[in-house]
Amino acid sequence: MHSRVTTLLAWGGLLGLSQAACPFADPAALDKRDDTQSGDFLDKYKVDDSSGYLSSDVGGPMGDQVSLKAGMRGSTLLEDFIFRQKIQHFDHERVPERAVHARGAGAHGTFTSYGDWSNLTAASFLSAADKKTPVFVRFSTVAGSRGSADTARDVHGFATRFYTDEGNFDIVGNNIPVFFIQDAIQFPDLIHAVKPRPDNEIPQAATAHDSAWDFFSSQPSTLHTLFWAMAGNGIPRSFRHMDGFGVNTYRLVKEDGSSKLVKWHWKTRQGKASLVWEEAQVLAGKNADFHRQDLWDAIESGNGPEWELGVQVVDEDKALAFGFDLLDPTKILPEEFAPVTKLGVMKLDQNPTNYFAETEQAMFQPGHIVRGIDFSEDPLLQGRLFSYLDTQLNRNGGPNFEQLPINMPRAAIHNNNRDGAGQGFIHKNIYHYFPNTLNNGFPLQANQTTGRGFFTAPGRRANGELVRLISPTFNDHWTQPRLFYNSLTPIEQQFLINAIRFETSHVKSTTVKQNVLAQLNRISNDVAVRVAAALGLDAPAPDDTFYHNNVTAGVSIFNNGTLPSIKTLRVGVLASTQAAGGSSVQQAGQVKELLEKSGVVVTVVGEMLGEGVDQTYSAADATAFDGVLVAEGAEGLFAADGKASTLFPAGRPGQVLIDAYRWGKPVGALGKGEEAFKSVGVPVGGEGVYSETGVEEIVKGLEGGLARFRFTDRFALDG
Ligand code: HDD
Repeated sequence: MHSRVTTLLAWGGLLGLSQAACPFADPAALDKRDDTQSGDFLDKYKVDDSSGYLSSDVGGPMGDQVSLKAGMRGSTLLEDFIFRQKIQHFDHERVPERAVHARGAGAHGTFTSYGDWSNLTAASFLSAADKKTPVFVRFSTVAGSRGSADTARDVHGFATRFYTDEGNFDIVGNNIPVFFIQDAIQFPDLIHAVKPRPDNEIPQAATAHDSAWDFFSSQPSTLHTLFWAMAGNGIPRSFRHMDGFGVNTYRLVKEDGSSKLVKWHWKTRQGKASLVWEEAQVLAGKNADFHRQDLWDAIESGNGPEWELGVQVVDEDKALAFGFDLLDPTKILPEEFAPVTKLGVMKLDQNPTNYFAETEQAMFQPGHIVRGIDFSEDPLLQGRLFSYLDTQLNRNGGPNFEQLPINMPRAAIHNNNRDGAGQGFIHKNIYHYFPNTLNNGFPLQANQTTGRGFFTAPGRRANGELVRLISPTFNDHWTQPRLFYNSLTPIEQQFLINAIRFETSHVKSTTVKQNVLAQLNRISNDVAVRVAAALGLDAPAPDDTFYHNNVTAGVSIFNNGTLPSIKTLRVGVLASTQAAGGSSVQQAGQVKELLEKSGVVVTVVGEMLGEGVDQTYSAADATAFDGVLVAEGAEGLFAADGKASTLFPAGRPGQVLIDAYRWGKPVGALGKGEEAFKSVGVPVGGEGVYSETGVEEIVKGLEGGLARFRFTDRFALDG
């Protein structure tokens, strides 16, 4: 270690800083980062303020945090360097938010390979069974700004960085396997159309407006992704309950240079689940942090989420073999054509220590690939390779953002890149050019036999005339949205139609609405007719040239039976602190004890906080629970006149219960608690409505209901 650095570290210790206050203190030390535990490699950068004195940015201990003035009542002096530094730093605390995906939450974890996948790729992180690689994942929504609500209907980002021993590999994907456009040059148009209006910056984090649907209906490549977003994928129950996809086609390259085309998949182990739209809207006001809170809490409680990484593998010469072009990012590769081979599992088990340093400064790039992985010619991916690098320069203000701790690879960095704003490395090599003899040729060029150098798949071919065209093999925009729609359950189809009705009802232009109907009609006359009915417009006549009855497995959220686990799901037990001599709260406590054995998170709600009561009716809401139970003795709070107590706004307990029911959640009642059902109109004996006198019985019923998650028979189907 350099001696100056040692001195710095000694001072750091004195001032209560952990190992290295300066993140870039010793690049050589980075060579030795062989740890594989989630996020642990960041420990050396962490600052511990549990002791020491306040100091300025240049290390001088500071006294009173009061500005220096010319006399007791005089002006503040320019000479006050303590004031200047503090205010200046504050003034520069923000970096530009991401142009898209500004709202997000991240977590650390570990990826474990299931085996030696050298039959598919030379990537080192997939080279042995049980090989572990630290990962950082950031989930996000696309359209909203950094402070927008988590539950806005949107495509959700699912970006994963693998800190492999041969450099960083990022899968910058989404929870929807397709994208809106086929050529990156259209990305600014898409985002301009979707984002708020340029004059009044309305609406925030929403596509329910004219310009979005104008673009969607004028650019039919958007339809497939739009259908996924209008279905439950646009409003997942949590980040944990959604799959992820790399979207673009990539290549896996073997040691011998042979390559195959692949699609990346993240398959959730929590099961897929979505909210219902009204609930998501209410949540946007009640708890804008719903998804980040859920992820954080799950990890803190030791129930970090898991996903299996899979690939669909296709021979290089089969890119056009399935009736569409594998280079077209608006198409899924149905699993019937190519099954998903599961390569390993990722578990997220460590929350960030500092949101800005880690989550906000994580700068992902589809261009971060490692040996054994290569790009495809997908024109969307090709454009992304420029945009992410470029946007990181803008966000960080200089070219050294890869040196930020969260972006720094675990592998050693030796190259001749120098200087630039925020340069943190102190390079010793004065012969910083290649080739050189004066530094004995170092750093050397790696190749396949020495240094495990990155290599472009030799199978890639480029030929043809220069054209500014989209390939005719990308031209079909309607077959796959219909495939998606056909593969949903009737209630999911209804939700999708309801979502389109909601969005297009906000559209003012009749021309846009008619264009939407024309495009929908190419997917399904049924959809067009049902949307048109709500808009008070005529649907176009059916056009059989577009229709087919094919279906594909695995795209439905509601067709997957029960959730694999009910751990971390949340139940609200509605009790009464005042009624029944405390027995209501006591009974709620018994329910809580039993449910917690299954990992369910229970909140006992009462009129006032106190022994055994976690939340008041003033603050309780059905959005906070996946299931609701009424304890005996609480039934009096559900009086139809809503005036049961002055301790909460009129009607709150009933609202919690009826909302839970209306949104399809399991509800239960113990003994006389059942009277609450009658007060608010919950049909006793319906599916997912449990009434029991014994605590064990009701808990059993409710647990079954939580695993079912939503009871969709409570929602109306058209005609
Ligand atoms: Fe993108 C961010 C996913 C197309 C340009 N994108 C971004 C993030 C995700 C995606 C998950 C957030 C990463 C993070 O958490 O920091 N983007 C996708 C997917 C696409 C896609 C799955 C289609 C396959 N993106 C796409 C195109 C372009 C961009 C075609 C531009 C030509 N995306 C960006 C960006 C962002 C970004 C402007 C904003 C912040 C950032 O990159 O780091 O460069």
